[in-house]
Amino acid sequence: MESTLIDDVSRINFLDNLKESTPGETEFHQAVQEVHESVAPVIERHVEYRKHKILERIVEPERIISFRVTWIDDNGVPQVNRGYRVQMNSAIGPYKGGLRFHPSVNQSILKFLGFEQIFKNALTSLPLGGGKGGSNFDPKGKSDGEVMRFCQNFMLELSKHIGHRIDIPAGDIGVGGREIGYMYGMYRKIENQFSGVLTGKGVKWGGSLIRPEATGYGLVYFSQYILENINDSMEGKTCLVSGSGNVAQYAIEKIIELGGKVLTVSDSSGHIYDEAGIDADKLRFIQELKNERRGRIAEYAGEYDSAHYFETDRSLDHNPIWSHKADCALPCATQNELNGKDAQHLVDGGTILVGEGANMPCTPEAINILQNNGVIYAPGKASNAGGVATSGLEMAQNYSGSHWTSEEVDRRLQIIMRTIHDNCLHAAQKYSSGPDYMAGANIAGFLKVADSMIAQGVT
Ligand code: NDP
Ligand code: 2IT
Repeated sequence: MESTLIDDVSRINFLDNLKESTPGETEFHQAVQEVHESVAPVIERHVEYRKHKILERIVEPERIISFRVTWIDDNGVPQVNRGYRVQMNSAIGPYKGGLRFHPSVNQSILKFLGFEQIFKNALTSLPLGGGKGGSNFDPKGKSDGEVMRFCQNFMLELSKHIGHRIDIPAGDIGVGGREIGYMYGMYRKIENQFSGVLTGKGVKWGGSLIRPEATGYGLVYFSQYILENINDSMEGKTCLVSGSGNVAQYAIEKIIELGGKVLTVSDSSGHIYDEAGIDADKLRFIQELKNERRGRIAEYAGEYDSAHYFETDRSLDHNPIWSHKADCALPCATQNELNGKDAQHLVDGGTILVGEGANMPCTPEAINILQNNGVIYAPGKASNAGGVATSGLEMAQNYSGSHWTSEEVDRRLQIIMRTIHDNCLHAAQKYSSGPDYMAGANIAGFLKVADSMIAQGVT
């Protein structure tokens, strides 16, 4: 009894201390609090994690690099942005994680993403540490030349801190094949060697087949394994998907392939509801619109009669994309895009599964409402891990100088997603009650990293 009281006090102190020492980093606090709540039963049962102060150590980034990026715009005017790399934890492998280019990027967002990445990467079963980086640069509305000059100048500084055995960045919001290409070209020139320092490279120059598809495909494989576990499947399921970028596009492709029907797609300006469903032809339209012309999703409604467009209204206290009725909801845009009100709408509409393609798209209140109402909730650090796992497969091909077929990479991706699914269930059964994928993912990821940190001493 007494020890439980002491633990409760130290638990509250841990979060209070974190908030006091990292003021204003609200997204980071949110990510830590979730993991902390899940691993509390583990830490209570195993004194070694307390003795070695694993929690206190794991929330402190090993290193944060922040730097000025200057570049010249098309009018010849110098522009200034801030670049970052948060090297969060390297206990089980070199730092690994994406780069995000978006005006909202700040230290809190990159620390939350880097923190999530530690556990996600541990779940992949590959030797990958956790990191994240990016810039408040906004690629939207910039010419190719401006994006290239920004990427080159970003890499001029970042190159001092990364390496194919040190830290291997990749894409995230605002960083796709084009940006990886410009950054890789500059790295190769600076270092005068062809190493696999970035993943998400083009297949003609060291990239892996299936890496572009991997996050979206992996999310849908994971969702399919969850449904199989309750003797169900994707076949015939209606799905709400948010976003229209890399993750959303390939999630839609795989849902269609497995016989599901996708009703929605979105960007930051608004969302589409297509009552006839998004088929393969409509998906090709979205890909051409988003990846080639870099246009707005509103255009989709002008193209297809069955579609309605709803413009984003930032004065609303909920996100109307989640007010439509569907069996599954797959948020694939950004953090905190699905709140408590949205979760209640999904519950009321009979949704059975919420699978996160984005990182931390559901608020803590939303997760509570979903779980308390019997909706299966798949946390991003498990369900979107297929992207970074396939980055790990790209690294393996680069290290060995080999190139695997699509079938081979896809086969390995499916095995990894199946293993993550089973490991989450196993860890949840051991430490919490019932098939709680959030508790399972946090615990399984934590145990691997915590044990590795203990084995390697106080570093
Ligand atoms: P993209 O840049 O390709 O696409 C992002 C999509 O989300 C766009 O449709 C974008 O709309 C929308 N979006 C971004 N920010 C906001 C916002 N603040 N409000 C509303 N909509 C927004 O990124 P990805 O598809 O790569 O990433 C999507 C999510 O998946 C992110 O959370 C990312 O961290 C996560 N993720 C990505 C992985 C990857 O391999 N790429 C791997 C694992 C997770 P608009 O164009 O209008 O900005
Ligand atoms: O959030 C993520 O896992 C990613 N953006 C992919 C990271 C990677 O290194 O492939």
